[in-house]
Amino acid sequence: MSVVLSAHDTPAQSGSNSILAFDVEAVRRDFPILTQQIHGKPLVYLDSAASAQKPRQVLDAMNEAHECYYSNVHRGIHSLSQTATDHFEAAREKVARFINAPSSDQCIFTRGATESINVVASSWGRKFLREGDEILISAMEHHANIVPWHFLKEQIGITLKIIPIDDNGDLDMEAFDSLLTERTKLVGVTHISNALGTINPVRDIIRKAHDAGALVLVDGCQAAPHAPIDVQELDADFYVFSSHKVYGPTGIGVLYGKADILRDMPPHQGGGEMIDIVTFEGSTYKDIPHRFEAGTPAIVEAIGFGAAIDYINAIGKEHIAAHEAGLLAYAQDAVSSIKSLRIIGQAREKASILSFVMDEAHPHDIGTILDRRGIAVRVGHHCAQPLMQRFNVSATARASFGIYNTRTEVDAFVEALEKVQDLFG
Ligand code: 7TS
Repeated sequence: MSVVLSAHDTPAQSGSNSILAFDVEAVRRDFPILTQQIHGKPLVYLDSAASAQKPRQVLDAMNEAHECYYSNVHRGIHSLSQTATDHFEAAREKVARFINAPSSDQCIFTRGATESINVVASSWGRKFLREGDEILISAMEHHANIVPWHFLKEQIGITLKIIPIDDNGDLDMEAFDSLLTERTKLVGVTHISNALGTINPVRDIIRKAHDAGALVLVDGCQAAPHAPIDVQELDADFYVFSSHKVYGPTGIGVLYGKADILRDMPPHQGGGEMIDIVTFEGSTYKDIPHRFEAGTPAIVEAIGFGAAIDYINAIGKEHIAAHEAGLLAYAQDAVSSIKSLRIIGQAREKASILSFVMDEAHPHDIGTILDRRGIAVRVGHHCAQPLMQRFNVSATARASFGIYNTRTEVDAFVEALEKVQDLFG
């Protein structure tokens, strides 16, 4: 990979095995999609929090899998099937190392973070929860970490309680302390908010929850692309994220869980791959991770996911975090000159997400005007409707910065916002 240090982007050098250099222009050359024009303007892609673009290394790995050794996994004695299985399981190993899981058996491939949370709710939740048990989630959760618990509310009669946030978008930790009781069975919290950028004190949350006897599920969807993750250091019981936000393909993600907890959970789906012995009278199941992977998995996607992790590791999470923190600081400073703009989410610790509203312009107008200038931002409720209600807005516009974004792109974004202000002001 052609990643070298430039004076313009000067992330701290790290002692990890990453290449000790970062050059955003070299990174950009790895992403074929970024060379295109939209409405005659260079594409400025500021929607990586929704889904990140894919580097050539990921596309090549997936192409090679299809062209050279594609076959179903775990079933075949023939050579292609064995090669495909080796690559598929190697991807699982990469995922395990990426989050420092003790074993790759604890990394279950799912369709993505949404499915991972649903597996926990439907398998662990239905086995272990009883009427009156409480689940605590935060006010800034994505719908993926709200709706599955609503199912259990309807099916079992659990109670869902909400950790409030302050006007900056920081969790109210005192309220958390008082909401945590012996009835709390699980705390479900996002590591980084997709709509505010808030980085939550998950280590602290996990310690307190464990002291109260509750398990913790961390939604790592937005953290996985930005920050180093160590599930053992965090002591997380469950950690979930999606490949497509870490520069990998869609259709695959991870459910990490502690081994004893996963082994206590019943399968949520039945079929091929997950069984040990089947008779017409009944079935026995395989050990983890296969017990939770019924049917043919997303084979080539898993291989692409592994390649995306290789790509991130080669650059180094520390470099990525420093680059993105620089972009966020630059962008927040630049938009402060736009008087009609109000940032939603000013947490003490923030990832590279900039959510905002403007006095007169509806977020959809902002999104449309920016698109005419080739700039892709997300507008809407960001699958966090309760959070929008908390801030008394129906929607926000959101720019999210990734590994390939530049200050020049931030300049184009701010110039377009000035245009919006002129048009609506
Ligand atoms: N949790 C968080 C914090 C997210 O940001 C998302 C997706 C999900 C869960 C669900 O992930 P999925 O891969 O299963 O869909 N977030 C966004 C977003 O911010 N805009 O589009 C999708």
